[in-house]
Amino acid sequence: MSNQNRKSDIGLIGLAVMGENLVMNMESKGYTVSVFNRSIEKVTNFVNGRAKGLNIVGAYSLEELVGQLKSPRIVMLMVRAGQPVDDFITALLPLMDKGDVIIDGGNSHFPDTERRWKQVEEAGLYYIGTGVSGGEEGALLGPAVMPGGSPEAWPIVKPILQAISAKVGPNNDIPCCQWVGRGGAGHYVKMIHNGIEYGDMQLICEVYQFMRDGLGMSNDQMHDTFAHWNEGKLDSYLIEITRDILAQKDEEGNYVVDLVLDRAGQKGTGKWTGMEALEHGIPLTLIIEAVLARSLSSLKGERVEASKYLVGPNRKVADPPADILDALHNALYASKIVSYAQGFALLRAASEEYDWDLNYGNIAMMWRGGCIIRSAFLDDIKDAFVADPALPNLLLNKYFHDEVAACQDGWRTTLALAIQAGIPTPSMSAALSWYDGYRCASLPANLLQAQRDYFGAHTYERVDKPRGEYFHTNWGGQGGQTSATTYTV
Ligand code: NBP
Repeated sequence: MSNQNRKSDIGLIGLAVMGENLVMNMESKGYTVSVFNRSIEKVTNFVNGRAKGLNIVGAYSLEELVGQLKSPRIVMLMVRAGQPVDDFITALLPLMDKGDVIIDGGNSHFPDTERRWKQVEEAGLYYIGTGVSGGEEGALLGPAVMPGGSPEAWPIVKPILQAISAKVGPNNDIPCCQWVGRGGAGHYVKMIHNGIEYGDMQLICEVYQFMRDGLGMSNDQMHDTFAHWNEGKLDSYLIEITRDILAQKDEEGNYVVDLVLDRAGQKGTGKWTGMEALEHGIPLTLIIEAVLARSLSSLKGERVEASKYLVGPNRKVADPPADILDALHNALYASKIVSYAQGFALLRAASEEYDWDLNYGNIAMMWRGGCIIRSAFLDDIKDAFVADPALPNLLLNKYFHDEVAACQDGWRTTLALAIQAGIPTPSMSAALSWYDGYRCASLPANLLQAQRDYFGAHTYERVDKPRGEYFHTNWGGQGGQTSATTYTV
């Protein structure tokens, strides 16, 4: 059907990498799409280039864009997160009608989405803030889509968002796009996805440094090891691209990975995840270490200088055991389980705090395809939450505590060798410390409470008295007298 004869199903604003590919994806699923971009020449270039002959219609003003759409109108923003999103919402609201929908598909911070959701609903329209993950290829072929916002808008946007999303399952028909929750819930889940992505990447990098520096493995040997691992429990997109990166050579035959400067960038979603963990008091130790490992890497000049003065072992592992690669595999796998256990614990805390009623099994399945953290292992996470939706922590599920138990020797061997050799393993060490703390029925917090009571009279509970009864001791005073105060808690 000619695009002159019918109104468009959706309008998309923002013709950069993500926007263009999402438009192509939508069109390939039978939708007619109107497009707009701040720099108007990108509209011309797109409709006369890649989109030529397709059901994609250029708009040269917002008025024109809105006028091209079927009712209820759906306008999706794929622009840089921050002020541009607010600017477009402000400009669109007077042009759209009650019951129309604005979707923000960028990486917006969830409090911004909460604020915009209220603003748009107050104007009588609906708002969807959705995470979209998968990069350029995912946007074109099927990303993971994590929508939240106005529940009333879900039936309106569901067909198109599910149509463009990745599909998983034995029949390849389960969309990696399900309703997440009200307000900023969709962007929250995307934020946690990105935090987990930071953790997964850091763990792989720690294993890589162990292999490269500690064991002196060549890029080809590491490539073969990751290829092998990708056939088993670690089967995932990030292991797959690591395998490919290690084999990539430039025109002169140099391995490209050896030419890349060791200074990691970050755009903020990992930091937001860490801040949320601190806000809710959830020990998200692995991801926070992963964020800080990027910060440490960025101090390249200081590190080069420090390497001349700060002494320590030379990162060579002396006499590694014959099964060291199995140990590394198990260390990576066990740490990854801890990372997801921590990430889902944060999701649970947020769901309770913000009253979202998140479905953790659905979230695992949304991440199963299309996105950067997609992996076979998410099936096991889904199974754990289907078996017990109220599971407080993944490690309390039998499958996962058995898996970690089976990996434990290799995990500890790897970390002991890394510490002896001076190989940094911030995330993997954080994972094992968390694990040892979580399985410890008696932590040294008794001494900590005593210290707090000593200098600040903060009081403490006693093991031999009912919970909720608080005591203060005159520490160091005569006879160490104790007084009891009962509070209602
Ligand atoms: P960018 O994040 O680079 O944004 C480019 C778009 O934003 C262009 O359309 C640009 O218009 C527009 N824009 C900018 Br920049 N400043 C503007 C302003 N002040 N007013 C109006 N428009 C403005 O594009 P992207 O990489 O395609 O990402 C789009 C969104 O999706 C972002 O939120 C991003 O974080 C998120 N995301 C990206 C990826 C990825 O792999 N790239 C993956 C998942 C999510 P112009 O053409 O006139 O400059």
